[in-house]
Amino acid sequence: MIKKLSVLLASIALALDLTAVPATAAASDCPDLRFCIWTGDNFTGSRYEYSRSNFTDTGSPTHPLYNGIRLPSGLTNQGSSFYNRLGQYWDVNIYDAVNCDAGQWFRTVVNGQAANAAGSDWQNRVSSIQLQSASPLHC
Ligand SMILES: [Ca+2]
Repeated sequence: MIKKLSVLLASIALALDLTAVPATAAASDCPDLRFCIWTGDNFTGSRYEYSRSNFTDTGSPTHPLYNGIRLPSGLTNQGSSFYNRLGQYWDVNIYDAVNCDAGQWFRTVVNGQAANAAGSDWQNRVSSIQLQSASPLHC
């Protein structure tokens, strides 16, 4: 019985071609209604995803207060590709500072924008993110 099972599994493995290379990483890996940051160029490396609710701090469902996010140690100053799929009207500011301080360098990733930061001043410097429309602007 065990031998039959192993033969069957080998047949299945061949049928599925388990040695196939995974699909190429792409911006489209970022799910709808998420803001994604990759640690690699061209939407490669580790991908971090944030939904609108990740920005929610306090308030009621009808009057939420949004809070910025301080990026975790594996991501801060390591973001290299960005894609904003949060939805219409949900632009995201990305900051060099850890506390969403717009007094330092920041940029806005508008809804629908996919950006490969390789070679730009965005690369490996973003440490916090905030919804552009958020108030108060703290994190
Ligand atoms: Ca930084």
